[in-house]
Amino acid sequence: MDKTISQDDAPREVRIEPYEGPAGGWGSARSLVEILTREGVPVTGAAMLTKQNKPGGFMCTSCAWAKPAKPLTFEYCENGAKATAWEQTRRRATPDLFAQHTVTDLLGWSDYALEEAGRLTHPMRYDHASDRYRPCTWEEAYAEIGRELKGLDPKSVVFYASGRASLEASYMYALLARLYGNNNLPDSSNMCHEPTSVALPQSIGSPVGTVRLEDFEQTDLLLFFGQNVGSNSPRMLHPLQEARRRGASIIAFNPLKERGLERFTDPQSPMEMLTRSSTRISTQYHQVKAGGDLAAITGICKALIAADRDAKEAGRPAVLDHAFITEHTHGLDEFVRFCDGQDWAALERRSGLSRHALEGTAAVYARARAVIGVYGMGLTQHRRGTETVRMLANLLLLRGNIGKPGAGICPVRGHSNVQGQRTVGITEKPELAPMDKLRELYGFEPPMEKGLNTVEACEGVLDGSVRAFIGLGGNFLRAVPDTSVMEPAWRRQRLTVQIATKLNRSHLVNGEVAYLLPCLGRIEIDRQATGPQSVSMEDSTARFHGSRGVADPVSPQLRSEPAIIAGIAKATVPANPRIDWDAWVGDYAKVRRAIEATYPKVFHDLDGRMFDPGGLAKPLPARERRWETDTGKANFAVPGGLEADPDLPERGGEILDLITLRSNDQFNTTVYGYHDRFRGIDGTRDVLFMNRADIGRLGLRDGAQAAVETVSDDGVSRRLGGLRVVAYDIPEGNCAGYYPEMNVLLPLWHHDAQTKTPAAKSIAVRIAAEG
Ligand SMILES: Nc1nc2c(c(=O)[nH]1)N[C@H]1C(S)=C(S)[C@@H](COP(=O)(O)OP(=O)(O)OC[C@H]3O[C@@H](n4cnc5c(=O)[nH]c(N)nc54)[C@H](O)[C@@H]3O)O[C@H]1N2
Ligand SMILES: Nc1nc2c(c(=O)[nH]1)N[C@H]1C(S)=C(S)[C@@H](COP(=O)(O)OP(=O)(O)OC[C@H]3O[C@@H](n4cnc5c(=O)[nH]c(N)nc54)[C@H](O)[C@@H]3O)O[C@H]1N2
Ligand SMILES: [Mo]
Repeated sequence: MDKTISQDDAPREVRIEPYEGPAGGWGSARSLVEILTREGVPVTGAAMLTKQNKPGGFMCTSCAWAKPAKPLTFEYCENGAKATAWEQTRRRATPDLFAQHTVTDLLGWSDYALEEAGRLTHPMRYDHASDRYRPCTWEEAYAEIGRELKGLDPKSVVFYASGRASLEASYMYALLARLYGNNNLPDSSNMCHEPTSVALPQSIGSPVGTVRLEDFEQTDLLLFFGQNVGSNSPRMLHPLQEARRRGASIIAFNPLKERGLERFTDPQSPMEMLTRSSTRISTQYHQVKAGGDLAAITGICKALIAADRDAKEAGRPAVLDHAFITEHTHGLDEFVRFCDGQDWAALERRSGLSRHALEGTAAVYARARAVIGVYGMGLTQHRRGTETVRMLANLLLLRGNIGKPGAGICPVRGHSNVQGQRTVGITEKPELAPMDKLRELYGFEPPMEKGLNTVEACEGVLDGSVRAFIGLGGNFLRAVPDTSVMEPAWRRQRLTVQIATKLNRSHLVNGEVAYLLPCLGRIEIDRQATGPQSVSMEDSTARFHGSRGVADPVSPQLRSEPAIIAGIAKATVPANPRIDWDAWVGDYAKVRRAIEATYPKVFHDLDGRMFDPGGLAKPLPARERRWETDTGKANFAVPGGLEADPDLPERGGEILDLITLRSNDQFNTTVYGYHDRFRGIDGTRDVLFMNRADIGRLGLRDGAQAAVETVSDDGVSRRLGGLRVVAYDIPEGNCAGYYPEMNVLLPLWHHDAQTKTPAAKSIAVRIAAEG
């Protein structure tokens, strides 16, 4: 066993000091060398990076940002390279590791230490008597899982997907669930961009964004809401930098001053690296309060509507695009009444921004010819997440900024194939799946009952109605709210099966029967009966790309995700003469053909075109101003209210709003290290970012130890201590800390009203000094 893994428990030196450098630059290059060395990635591994995000190479396992047709020599970023190093590490979590440590013992390890144990190498079954994982054969695993599933009510079984698995694996997985008899197909989207998937169809008749990469070359204003580009989609900094050089404006709305949104030095430009110059990214930066975007965008709309009226009276050119509004939209009058009815004092209070600032944004917006609205978790993970996304669509519609070059709405998706999983049927909503086609192609009666989303799956585990959980990747139990409530309930399940590359906490909280099944990562060569296989995925701009593994598998025992899904399917659902699972696994092109047959309009010649430079474009009707909505037009929407949290509308006094977010040294629950360079935090993740005024007002001091407690009246105590207070540039009344550590503080019921997306960016908390 590799002894170094326990190093994590050794005290680390903690350094906290403001970071003065830009995003990218030398800091990024240094951080990359560090992780390649630590993970023991051989030199050929470093060469592997040149195949990342290239036609014919493999698609990055990190974020879902667009892959250009003409990639840069190094079309990857610091974080994409870290993801590669993390997957291609030399470290192995072999059966020896599990022989030496009980599962209870491993539960004491940090998230970092668990994954740092290395790649899983053998299928394992949990043995309760010895509290250890023991190796088993694949055939034993499939047979017992099948037996168990056949004995359970299909309604009580959940099939989770985390967003990384390919289109091929995801299609097979969704089909397996439906053949088995349910639509219990929650995915990480339910914690992420579900407000996008619900808001955009209502507003513009498309579940995904309308922007493609070429729009960045033509836009003259980007509005950035709650997306941390420098850490979470760094390759996007290149088009942003280009846009800035052309003179486009970027206006950011974010409670925290994020370095990637402020300045960026291109680590691939020798000139910039040598001169230490950087591009100023944002032209205006508005530190909106957590959950204040709904009020802020309403204020911008209100200002535009007023300016349009003034212009009309004065005989000046209109501010709104009336021709577009008349021809293409529905519901403007009601929306205008709503905006007129809001008073500025309330908008200022709810947004934390001045009328002057919002009118300033409106003025820039009114002058811009083509505008893109970009957003991330800062907009979606709120009680009014869906309404906020709709408000951003309202703003864009006012000046016809959807469906013209250089303009559109741009949700930045998270996992590298999370958007694609939805496209091939991973959804709990039967109306979104092509049931008629499935019936026709496979001759079975697909289940029509609504399935469980993430929050409902958790509720089912708590009330005992969920009896089994299959996880296609991810770290469900660590990613969901209410960690301390969920973990004990989780063990009451009959069956838990985790398909994974690396060990995480979700693998250590087990049902009565539990399996841990190791799979190939996307970077590895996937050899099947007809030779090495390729897979495909969809990026944030709705383009499908092929991906081919380049590295030898880390263990001969590994199976591919399609093979594992087929293994479980064959042991679980009755044989179907129209589905030859083995043939699919032998040749993934056959799965692609099945995908094409199921979605003929979307996947025209996927198999033939997925390796085209720039990928295969998915049709986006809204981009061509065809609105597939109930009214046949783009719809303005009026929200039910503007307060960030209808449960507890007025924060203040002792109650602060807690934002949970990511560091630059993690991918979701995967902690690469303890260095959040951009925020100046080194050696720890146990921090609480606070405004200086709040620190003083609450009798704390910078560097003091504090505990956070959730404010609620449900009788559950949610508390996290041992946090170090860090004075930070964040609005008064807001504080922030890292996910997933903070998930103990997030109540399961604290979610977006329409989609049940956990409201991870505005948790009402109290803070007290400790120690
Ligand atoms: N390196 C790396 N890349 C990733 C990930 C990762 O963990 N690491 N995760 C992937 C996944 S699954 C996803 S979904 C994306 C997530 O990427 P992002 O959408 O960027 O998600 P977060 O880092 O959670 O936080 C988003 C930003 O929102 C701001 N914010 C918080 N509350 C508010 C608010 O109320 N209003 C506004 N306007 N801003 C707010 C925060 O300060 C932060 O800058 O990234 C993907 N890419
Ligand atoms: N408080 C709070 N909670 C949040 C969020 C937040 O901002 N705040 N963000 C939410 C968001 S946006 C998301 S997307 C979710 C993320 O939730 P998940 O997607 O469930 O979690 P990840 O951390 O991405 O999963 C990491 C694990 O995936 C496995 N893995 C990695 N690569 C592969 C692969 O190729 N195949 C398979 N089978 N397994 C693999 C590894 O075992 C690794 O440990 O968390 C959500 N939870
Ligand atoms: Mo996500």
